Amino acid sequence: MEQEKKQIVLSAVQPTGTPTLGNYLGAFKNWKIMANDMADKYDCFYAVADLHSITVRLNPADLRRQTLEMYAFLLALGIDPEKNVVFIQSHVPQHAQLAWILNCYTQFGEASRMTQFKDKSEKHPENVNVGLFSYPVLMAADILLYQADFVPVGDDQKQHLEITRDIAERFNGIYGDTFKVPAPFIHKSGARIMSLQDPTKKMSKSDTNPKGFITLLDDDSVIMKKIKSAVTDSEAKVYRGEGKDGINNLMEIYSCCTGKSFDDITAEFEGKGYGDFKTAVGEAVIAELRPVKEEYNRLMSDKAYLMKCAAEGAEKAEYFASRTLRKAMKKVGFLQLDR
Ligand code: ATP
Ligand code: LTN
Repeated sequence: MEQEKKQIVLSAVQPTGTPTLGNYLGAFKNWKIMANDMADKYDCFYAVADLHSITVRLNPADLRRQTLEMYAFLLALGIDPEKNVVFIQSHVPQHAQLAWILNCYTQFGEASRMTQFKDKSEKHPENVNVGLFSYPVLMAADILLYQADFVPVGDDQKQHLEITRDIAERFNGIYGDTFKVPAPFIHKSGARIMSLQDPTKKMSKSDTNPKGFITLLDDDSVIMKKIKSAVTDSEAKVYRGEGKDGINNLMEIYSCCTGKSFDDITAEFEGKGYGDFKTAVGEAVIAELRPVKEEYNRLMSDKAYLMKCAAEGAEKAEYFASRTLRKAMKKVGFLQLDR
C-alpha cells in the first residue's frame, strides 16, 4: 500500500515569560499529541518566537534566559527533538527575509484591523512600534516557510491565521502556487482558558496580577491556593451556565486535565459545594503539570544539551525554510546568483 504523505504542523510561542496553564491547555498539549501520538500523520515544527517578542521592550539578559527556558519547556512536554524540528526563530534568518517580502503583499488596512495590535497598542501606548504592527506578517512567514498544513493555536490567534491565509492566497494568485494555504487547528476544549481573577479575560502570562494565572513552574501549594481563590459565583452549584464564567472556566480546566465531560463533572459534584470542586480541580492541575515541571528542571540542569538540540533544530529548519524562500524570491523576480 502506498504510504500517505505526512502533513506538516507548525506552531510557535513567544519567550515572554513562564508559560501558563492557558498556553499549556490551549496549545502545548495539542503540540505534544500531534508530535507523539499522531507521529505517523504529522511532521511537526515548533519554534520559540523570539523575533516576535521584541515588539515589547525586553531586557537583553531576560530575553536570552527566557528563550532558552521556553526551548526547555518545549522539550519538557515530551516533544522529541530528533523526530521533530524544535528551533529558535532568530536562528533561521529566512523568517525575517520572507517577512520583508510578505510585508509588501499585506495591506495597511488589513494589518490595522488585527485585535492583538489594537490591544497591545493600548497596553503599551509609549511603544507602538512598526514591528508590533507587522507582527502578523512575520507570523505568516513563520508558517508559510514550512508549507504548513495545520497550525495548532489557541482561539486568540484565529485572526492571525486568517490574515496568513489571505497573504498566501494573494501571493499565489499573482505568482502561481508558491505557498500552502494553512488551516488553524483550534481544539474545542482548552482553546480559551480564562483568568482566575477575571474570568471574562483570557489567562495571560503578562497579566499584572499573578493570581489570575497558573504557570507551569508554580509549586503545588501555589496552584492549589490560586484555584481556591478563583472568582466564582454565589450559587454553589457546579454546572455550565450563563453568568457562571468562573465555574465554566474551572470546569473547562478540570475537563481538559481529566478527560471528563461537563455532564460527568456536574454529576460528580451534585450536592457538593465549590470547596470540594476547587480541591479536585487543583489536584487535577497539579497532576497534569507535575511531569512537565520535573522534566523541565532536569533539562535546565543540562544547558549544553539544550544548546546542541537548538543548533540541530536550526539546521533542520533552515533546510526547509531556505527552499521556500528561494522559490518565493525567484517568483518575485530577484536576480538569482548561480551558486
Ligand atoms: P502574552 O501573555 O505574552 O501576550 P500569550 O501567552 O497570550 O502571551 P503566546 O505565548 O504567544 O501568547 O501564546 C502561545 C500559544 O498559547 C498560542 O497558541 C496561544 O493561542 C495560546 N494561548 C495563550 N493564552 C491562552 C489561553 N488563555 N487559553 C488558551 N490558549 C492560549
Ligand atoms: N503570535 C503567536 C506566536 C507565534 C505563532 C507563530 C503561532 C509566532 N509565530 C506561528 C503559530 C504559528 C502567539 O501565540 N501570540
